[in-house]
Amino acid sequence: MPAPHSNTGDDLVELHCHGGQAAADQALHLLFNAGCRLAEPGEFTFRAFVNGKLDLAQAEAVNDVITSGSDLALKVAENQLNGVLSRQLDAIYSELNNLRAECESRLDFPDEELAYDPDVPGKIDAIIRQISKLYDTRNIGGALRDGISVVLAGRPNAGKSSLMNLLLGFDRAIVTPIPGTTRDTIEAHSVIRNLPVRLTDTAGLRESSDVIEQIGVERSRKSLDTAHVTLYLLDSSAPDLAVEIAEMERTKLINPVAVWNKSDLAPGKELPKLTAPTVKISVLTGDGIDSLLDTFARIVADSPRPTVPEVAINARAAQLLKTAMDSLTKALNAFRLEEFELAAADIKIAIDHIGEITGKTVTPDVLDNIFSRFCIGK
Ligand SMILES: Nc1nc2c(ncn2[C@@H]2O[C@H](COP(=O)(O)OP(=O)(O)OP(=O)(O)O)[C@@H](O)[C@H]2O)c(=O)[nH]1
Ligand SMILES: [Mg+2]
Repeated sequence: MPAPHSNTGDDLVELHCHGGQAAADQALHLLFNAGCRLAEPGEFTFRAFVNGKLDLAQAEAVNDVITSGSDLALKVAENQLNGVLSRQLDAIYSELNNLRAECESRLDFPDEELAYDPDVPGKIDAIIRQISKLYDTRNIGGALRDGISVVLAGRPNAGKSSLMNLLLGFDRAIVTPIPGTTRDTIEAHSVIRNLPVRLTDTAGLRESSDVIEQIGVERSRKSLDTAHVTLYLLDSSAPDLAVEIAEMERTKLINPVAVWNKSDLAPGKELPKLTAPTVKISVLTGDGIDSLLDTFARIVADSPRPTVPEVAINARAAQLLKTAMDSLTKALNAFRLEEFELAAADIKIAIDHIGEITGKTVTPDVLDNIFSRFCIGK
C-alpha cells in the first residue's frame, strides 16, 4: 500500500503467512535478516498520527476500541475515532485564537474602537460553558474505559455470592447455607446495563476467631475502599434486622446501595428505613433484580438505561480541559478590567491545553506515555 494512502500514511507492505508458530518464526527470521525490526507498541498508530492521518484524540481512541469492555464503551470509542471529540475541540481552538487576536488588537490599535468585537466576554463565557459540558463527561468516560468497580458486601450468608453468580450468569462463587463460605475476594468482569463492570464478591463481614476468615474480612474491607459502587446485602429474613444494619452502619461505604435480599422468605415484612438508596430483591426468584440494576445505572450514569454519550473524555483530556477553563476564567476577569495583555496570555494558555488533547501542541514525553500503553502491532 503506497504512501500516502495507507493506514499509517507510510509505504506499507502486509505479509500473510501460514499460521503455525514455526512458519511465522521463520518468516520473521528472514525479515530480520533483511534488516527489518519489530514495531514498538503503538508504532503504527503513532506513524498515522505523525503523518496527519489521525489526531491525538483519535489515536487514543484506537486503544479505547481495542480495550472496550461493553457495546457502550465501544460506541464511544468509535465516535472519538471518527473525530466527534476532535471536531468540537478544533472549533473551540480556532474560536479561542480569534478571541486572542481580539485582545491583542486592543493593544496594537487601541484607537480603532469601531472595529472591535463588542462581545468578547460573552464569547469567552460561552466557550467556558462548552468546555465545562465536555468536562462533565469525565466520570462516565473513566467508567467506560476502566470499568466500574462494584463490590458486593454484607454479613455472612446475606447472599453476596448468590448475587455475584446471578449477575455473571454462571456459578463463579461457591454458595452454601453455611455462614462464612466465601473466605477470599473473588473478581470477575461483566456488563451491567451496557456498562463494563468489575464485580468483587467478598467474605462476609463479622468478628471471627478463625484466622483464615479474619484475613478474608480484612481483604473485604480493602476492596470496599476501592469500590465505585457498593452493593451492601442485608438478609431480610434474619431474626434480628438491627444486627444486619449495625454492621452496615459501622462500615465506611462508597456509593452504597442497600440490598435487602431473600424477600421470598419474608414477604410483606416491614423493613427499617435506611439512608442509602434501597432495593428489595430475591436472588432465588429474581424478584427486584431489575430495579437493583436500574439503581446501579442511575448512580453510575444518571440513567437507568444508559445510552451512548456522543463523547466521554478520558483522564488526560479532563486535566487539560480543567486548566483551560481556569485560564479562561482568569482571561474573562482580566478582559473586564481592560487588562488585555493578561487576557491574551491566559487565552494562549487555554489554547495550548486544548491543543494538547488533539496533539496540536504536545511534548515528546506525553506522546511516549500515550503510545507506550498500546500493544505491539497497533
Ligand atoms: N430463600 C433464599 N435463599 C437465598 C437467597 N439468596 C441466597 N440464598 C441462600 O442463602 C445462603 C447463603 O448464600 P450465599 O450466596 O452463599 O451468601 P454469602 O453472602 O455469599 O455468604 P458468605 O460467603 O458466607 O459470606 C445459600 O444457602 C443461598 O442459597 C434468596 O434470595 N432467597
Ligand atoms: Mg459468599
